[in-house]
Amino acid sequence: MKACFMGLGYIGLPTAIIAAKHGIQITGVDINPKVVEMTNAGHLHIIEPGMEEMLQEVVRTGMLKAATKPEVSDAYFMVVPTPFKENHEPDVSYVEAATRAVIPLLKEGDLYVIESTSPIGTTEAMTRVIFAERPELEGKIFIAYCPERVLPGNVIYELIHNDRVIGGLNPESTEKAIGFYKQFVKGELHKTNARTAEMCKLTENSSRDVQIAFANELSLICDKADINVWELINLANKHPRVNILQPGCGVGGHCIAVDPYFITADFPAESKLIADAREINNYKSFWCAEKVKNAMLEFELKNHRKPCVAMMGLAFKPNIDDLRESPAKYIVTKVMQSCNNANILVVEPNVKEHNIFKLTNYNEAYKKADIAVFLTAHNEFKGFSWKKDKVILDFCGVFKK
Ligand code: SAJ
Repeated sequence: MKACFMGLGYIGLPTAIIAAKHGIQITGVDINPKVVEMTNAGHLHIIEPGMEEMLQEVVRTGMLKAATKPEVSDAYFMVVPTPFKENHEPDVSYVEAATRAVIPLLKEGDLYVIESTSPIGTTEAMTRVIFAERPELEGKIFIAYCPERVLPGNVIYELIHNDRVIGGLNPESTEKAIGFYKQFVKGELHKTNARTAEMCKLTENSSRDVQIAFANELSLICDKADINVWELINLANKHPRVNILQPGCGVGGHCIAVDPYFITADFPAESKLIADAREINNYKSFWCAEKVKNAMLEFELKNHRKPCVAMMGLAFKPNIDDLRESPAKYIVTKVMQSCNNANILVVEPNVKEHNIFKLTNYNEAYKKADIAVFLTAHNEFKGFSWKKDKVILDFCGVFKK
């Protein structure tokens, strides 16, 4: 069987590699020639433990070949980004462009699948695009939506073991898509229709966003009420039916902070809780930046000199080097802007260097800082006792018991 993956990003490339390892002949397509060149040379352009060895194997055996244009195949997968526009409206133009690129290659019996996170109705909309160009294929190809659920950093395991939801335009399409994924997915493959599968992906990430917003709201209340929010959540979670997530300095990454907008844009009157959660999580980052600025002012008034501030962590979540859409990066930028970058040390143990922030190592920051601000709960920051004479702002629970 031959399959074509449109998009070799954080999801497309690992899925293509794993499919190739399971005996499917893969063409991986990316519009970026650099990505294509690196992939064909066996070099991973994303960061994912264990993945590069696998890539080298499937390139060596000829099971995976990268290209800038799709090739005639039996199945086509759209795994391209779906960002949002300025007004938070979803932008499906990459899905449409990828779809248009494969339309001339489609033939009877082929499978077309969208994996990209997409607003409800996208699969139907792309079906119209396909049949407008190739009306003779109506009823002769299989079309489905199948979102991914993997957690960056654990992609190899989760791609194989997670359950997946597969929604075809009709039952035959669902079965055809299941037949494809069964070749490498050990988790259960749950059947539904395309609209439900689209909404399921948005629901999963919105659910997490709402739950994190609840934890973040508690952290704001506890700060005013002089209660340790970490202790509070730990105690509340002793209830058999309560399971509160952890507050942090906001929600980052390109999924949870984005996908809820795909619901709120289309259903503004009905999605009040989802919209509020987005606002709370965005506000939490702003609140953290204000807290740091206030602590710096207080220090200056008390000590008659400006403080040295260590900003601990830049990644969007613990123990990764991914800085995209990171609330920590936003907070560091806001604080630096407020004091003309003076005396701010930035520590990110998972990154060697950064083109905007000059990075300092942990020990140097520890020695020099008057104020230490913990933004990302990296393992390196835990189990270290900071001297009592330093001001500690722990936004991510590094010091929680
Ligand atoms: N966060 C908190 N408190 C928590 C948990 C997370 O503040 O208790 C923050 C993190 O620090 C981070 C953000 O939320 O800034 C998102 O991190 P995450 O680990 O919750 O999720 P992602 O974005 O890495 O991956 C999510 C996953 N979705 C769900 O857990 C429902 C993953 O399974 C999806 O495949 C992925 O989105 C995606 O691609 O959609």
